[in-house]
Amino acid sequence: RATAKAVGLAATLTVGMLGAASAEVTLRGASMFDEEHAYTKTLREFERLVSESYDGDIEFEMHLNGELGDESDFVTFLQQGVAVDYAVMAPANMAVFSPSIPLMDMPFLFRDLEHWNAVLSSDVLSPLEDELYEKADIKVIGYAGGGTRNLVSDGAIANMDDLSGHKMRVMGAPIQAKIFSALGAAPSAIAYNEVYNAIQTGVIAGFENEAASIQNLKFYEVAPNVTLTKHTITVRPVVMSGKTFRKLPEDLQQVVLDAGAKAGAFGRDLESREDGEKLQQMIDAGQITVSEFEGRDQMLEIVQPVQDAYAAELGANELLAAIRSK
Ligand code: MAV
Repeated sequence: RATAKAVGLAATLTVGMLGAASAEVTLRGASMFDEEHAYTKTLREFERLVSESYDGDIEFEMHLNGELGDESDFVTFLQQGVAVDYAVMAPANMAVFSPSIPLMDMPFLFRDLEHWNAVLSSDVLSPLEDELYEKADIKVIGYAGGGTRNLVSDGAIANMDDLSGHKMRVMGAPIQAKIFSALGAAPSAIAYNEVYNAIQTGVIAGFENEAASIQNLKFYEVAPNVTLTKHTITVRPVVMSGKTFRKLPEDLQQVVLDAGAKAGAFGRDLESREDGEKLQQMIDAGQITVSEFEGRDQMLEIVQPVQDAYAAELGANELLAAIRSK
């Protein structure tokens, strides 16, 4: 196999010099982050696993650092099968095409990491994957994530009173705004790559995010207060464009599915393990101040009926019950 690859590479280089396309199959990935972020590492692991098990001529082209925009841009590319073939995506960023997908990641869905693990190692989320494939033509091939999202703000937020009227950015799915509105905040959906500036210019006073991304994109420079609401443990599908997937030879499709599942598990392990470490690194570096939130139980009480109403609207009551009872 190594020889076949070497020959493939030589051919690629030759053709490349003539300015034409290269390997038989070129897959294009996208990440909003640099090589250090768990999502990029997940996608690199995916590439490694595919290369290792596939005999054919394949190459990967990854666009990092938000070169192709943020995830809400990727979702359009994935849906159309142009520019991006694989990525790690927040479900909320796919809501434009698939209204049910954000349910798998809504705030306060998981009790703890153990519950989150139980859900992700079952197939309880498969109806949501089916909807995403039907409506968005995006295929879930694995699950990364495992970061815990907290409030991140320019000033400290200690309790429900501080949260009241707090101008914060939320992800684009309507359920995200509904939940934070119910909690008394004043949420607005702003593109992720505009959050830093929006905080800096005072358009918003904060947002919510997980350690890996706060660190990677240096959000602490404008929002150094992290309040441990621990409202979401992230679920981040590793996805492939359906249009791309169906074009692949059958043996490669199987390799992609296996590699996606394994790379997702690798990413979950990595990000959940690094979550606390990264918070600590930012504390030690004097970049953030971390404080507890008084009133998390109250939040939970307020949010559950909002979750219920959303599930009812989607006809997903049973699914929600199944997730909760895992
Ligand atoms: C974090 O960077 C990730 O969870 C990413 O998947 C999200 O899109 C982003 O936050 C966000 O809040 O939009």
